[in-house]
Amino acid sequence: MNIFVTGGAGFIGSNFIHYMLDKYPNYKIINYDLLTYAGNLENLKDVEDNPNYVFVKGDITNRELIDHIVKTHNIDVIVNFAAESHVDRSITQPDVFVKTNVLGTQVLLDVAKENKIEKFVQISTDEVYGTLGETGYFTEETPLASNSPYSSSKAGADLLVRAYHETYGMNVNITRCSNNYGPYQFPEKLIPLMVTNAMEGKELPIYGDGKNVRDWLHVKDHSSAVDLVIHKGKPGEVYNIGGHNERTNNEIVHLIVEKLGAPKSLIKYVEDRLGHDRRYAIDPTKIMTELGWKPEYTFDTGIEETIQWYIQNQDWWKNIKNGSYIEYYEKLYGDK
Ligand code: NAD
Ligand code: TDX
Repeated sequence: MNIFVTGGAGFIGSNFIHYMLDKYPNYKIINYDLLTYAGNLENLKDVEDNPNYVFVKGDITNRELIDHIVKTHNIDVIVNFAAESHVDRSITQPDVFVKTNVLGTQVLLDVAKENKIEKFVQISTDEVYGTLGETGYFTEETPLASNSPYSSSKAGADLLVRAYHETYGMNVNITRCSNNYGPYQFPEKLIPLMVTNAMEGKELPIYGDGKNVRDWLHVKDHSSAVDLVIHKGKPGEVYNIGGHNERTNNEIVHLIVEKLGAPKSLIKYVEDRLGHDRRYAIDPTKIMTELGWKPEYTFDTGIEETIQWYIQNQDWWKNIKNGSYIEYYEKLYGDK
């Protein structure tokens, strides 16, 4: 199988590429990524010489380039991880979210249609369902009610994916996963931000009252779910992915402080995020019963391993935090 992975230099995409190259020695992976601030080829250093792996720098809105690569590599499946992914950035700069997340997805769908690609998998998010009260779960039937420019751009993309199935009969799947954590997560997201700030003795900013709830899943369990959807997902279906690991932000930050032995005085309550969703929680029954998916990690082992990874890989996140890798890769790939 030849798989065109977009956004493969990011946190989840790079984990997925490792997962697939390890598991399927006969598959070829084409990683197509623009290398925005969030894309980092350091995440894939150990596979760059793998003959089954090819990297191409490009934008998912660039139809001609994508069409050329899809034809050259005889692509069977497209998996779209590429996105602007950070909610806070979408609040201050929504336009690039619409361009990449909505227009980019439509361009990919169109190229997939023209080239009669076997399957298109859209990596979406639980945030398209909006926010929950203290009880209940998101199922695949929960109406879309996104609240941030980020989640609304992802919801727009999901509806386009649906449209290409309903209108043109394309074989598509949409996955909606809860919050991921694990190694190589960009240090603007809650867990790596708090871990790296605590290690640097910097403040730990908690938005609002810190009682917002997120449902955490280890990134490798997300990758195994996407693998199953590629191979077993039924045409046109949506699959929610989550491991029943609800935690308040307060719980997460206190756990990190304790595990690192950092002073509690670093914790600082700051102004709330605009439109801050209160609670996310996924009902994963469909993917578990229909596709046989099961998460491997408990939160306790996953968070311990993740914190250890950030302790042992300080160069990785320090290069990001001080901006030197951006300079480096601009020199390497800037004109490609
Ligand atoms: P990330 O920000 O770490 O990575 C995004 C990648 O996409 C980067 O490598 C970036 O360079 C690339 N990219 C951005 N714009 C591009 C463009 N125009 N063309 C080509 N490449 C482009 O994000 P992530 O956390 O790995 O998320 C991956 C996907 O999973 C996203 O679609 C996101 O919506 C979804 N998702 C994320 C989470 C989470 O908790 N992080 C949860 C559920 C779903
Ligand atoms: O400094 C912070 N302080 C804080 O209290 C940051 C960065 C976050 N938070 C809170 C906001 C959220 O309630 O922590 C929670 C998690 O925040 P993020 O890590 O920004 O994630 P979230 O907004 O939940 O979105 C994430 O999960 C779903 C990903 O970024 C999305 O790409 C994914 O779709």
